Amino acid sequence: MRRLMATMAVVLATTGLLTACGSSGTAKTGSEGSSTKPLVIDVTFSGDSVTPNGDRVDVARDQSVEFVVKADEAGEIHVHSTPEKELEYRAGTTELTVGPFDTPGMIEVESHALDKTIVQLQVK
Ligand SMILES: [Cu+2]
Repeated sequence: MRRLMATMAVVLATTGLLTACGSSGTAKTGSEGSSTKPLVIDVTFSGDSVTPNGDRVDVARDQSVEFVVKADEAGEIHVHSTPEKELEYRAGTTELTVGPFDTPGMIEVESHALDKTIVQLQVK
């Protein structure tokens, strides 16, 4: 029991140190999937239109993006990340997850079938 307490004290101290010097950190590992929740974007396809339509959305660099696609017909979303990704969805509701993206910049998410930009992900 005492040993467990000691271990926890060490963990807490280590966490404190990481927080103290975290702002200038470059690529940190070890925090995958735990701290940052995915950004959820609802996408609705209906006939020739899609919502959202070209909105700009900020995404943290260690954050993944989950698209909740509601569509009247199957199709695909094109994500202009590096490498590019094509995500297929079906009629009805499909959840698609991309990222996290490790390079800052703008990533266009498009429907080529509709020739429309759905969102622009601004990775920071
Ligand atoms: Cu494209």
